[in-house]
Amino acid sequence: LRRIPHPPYRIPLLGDLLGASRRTPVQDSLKYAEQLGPIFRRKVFGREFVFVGGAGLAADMADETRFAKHVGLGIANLRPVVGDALFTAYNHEPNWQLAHDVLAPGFSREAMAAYHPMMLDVAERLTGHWDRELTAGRAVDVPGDMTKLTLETIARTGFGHDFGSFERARPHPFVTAMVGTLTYAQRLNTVPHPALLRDATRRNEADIAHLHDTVGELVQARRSGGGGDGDLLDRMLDTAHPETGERLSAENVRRQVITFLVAGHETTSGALSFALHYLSLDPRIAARARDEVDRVWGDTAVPGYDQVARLRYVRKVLDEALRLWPTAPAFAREAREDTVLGGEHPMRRGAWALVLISMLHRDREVWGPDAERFDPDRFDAAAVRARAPHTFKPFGTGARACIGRQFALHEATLVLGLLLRRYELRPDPAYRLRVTERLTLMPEGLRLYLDRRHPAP
Ligand code: MNH
Repeated sequence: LRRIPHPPYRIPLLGDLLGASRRTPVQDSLKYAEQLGPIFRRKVFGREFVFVGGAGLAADMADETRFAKHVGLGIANLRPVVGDALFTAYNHEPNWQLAHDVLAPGFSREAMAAYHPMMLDVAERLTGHWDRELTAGRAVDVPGDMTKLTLETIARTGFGHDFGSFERARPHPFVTAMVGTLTYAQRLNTVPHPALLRDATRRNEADIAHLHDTVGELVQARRSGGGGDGDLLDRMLDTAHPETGERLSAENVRRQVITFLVAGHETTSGALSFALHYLSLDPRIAARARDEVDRVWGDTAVPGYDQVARLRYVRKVLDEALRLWPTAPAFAREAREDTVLGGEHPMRRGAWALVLISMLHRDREVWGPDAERFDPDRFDAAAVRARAPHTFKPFGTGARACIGRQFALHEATLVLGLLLRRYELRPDPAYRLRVTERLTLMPEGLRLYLDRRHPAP
């Protein structure tokens, strides 16, 4: 550890927080990375972390024979809510493999094609809302509306539920409870002892109970009602493990449903928001993307499943947004056995480090001197082939990488296509990108003005 650089002026207790904000640990770490290089350690919230962002070291940590996902910090804090569901399971817990094998078909091409019409339904509620804002001459609240969209999408495709986000003035109580547990889990990182949060802890326990009760009732209703229309919950309830015939327990199903609701919306919402931000700033890129939508979709009123994957350039816009602002900004890796990271840094079995994805995605040795510039052509097939492996990791790595990747990409590409086809996006000239960090990254306060395209398709 001693050979790993750290910021100067280490003051006991205050750690490296001096001059850095608690609200933006990811962006502060990016600044440290400029000074300290591809690996460094830093005290955040009173604890010391090792950050890795150099492409060579990150690729070494992607070696599944020597490293595995580390469940710690924010992820471990979610265990009281979702226990051994997919995202929070320890590698050795049997329910991880069981759920992974049972749920994988829920993200197959065939399953995605079944979700496609449900995704379209939700997207139409968004454009309905945006049409009204446009008519009223109001700017749209991009992160707010994208969060409504992605939450409704995962609720609908996940378990046939409608939270009514676009129709309500205040969030649904289930959503309030969900946000409450996430906020609490994150606060646990910043306080020295949970006893300091006594009232919040009691509220958190009530929130967790509310989540489990609500989902439990929905599952019960589905079981007695004889099934839904092929959503994720149907698959969870109907699918037995292909080899062992084992099924998920009732408690585990509840944990998975809550996991998908949480994991399945904020990250995608952020990705869509950043993509819209960059599209609004660069009319040339927007025009290219819009031309592609017009060419591929023509005047079909409702794009089909296959027509989404054919939006190659729109997809590059999304990839490039996820490069600059990977909305799940870091993942943790631990050594399976004693090993030496990058041939230089000895690590004991169980020792772990955070891969800071935004830093990896801006490594100039990989992305060039203009790594900070938004340029979707970086994802041209030839450019991708020429790049070293493990240099683009918005969805994590290895066995514990994101199971919802295709889901998120399909949803986001579909929605960007629909929005580009329907509207011109005008930035608010006063807006400067400000990124907030909760568990995920989001362009704070992003508003856009809309113009209806003519002739309206
Ligand atoms: Mn997702 C794991 C990023 C969308 C469900 N997701 C991960 C990880 C990253 C990630 C990074 C790995 C975390 C770790 O190593 O600790 N996820 C994203 C991003 C988007 C996203 C950037 C959108 C963009 N994720 C989704 C969607 C769903 C989903 C949509 C569900 C429909 N993600 C998961 C689940 C896991 C996960 C479940 C845990 C998988 C496992 O450990 O087996």
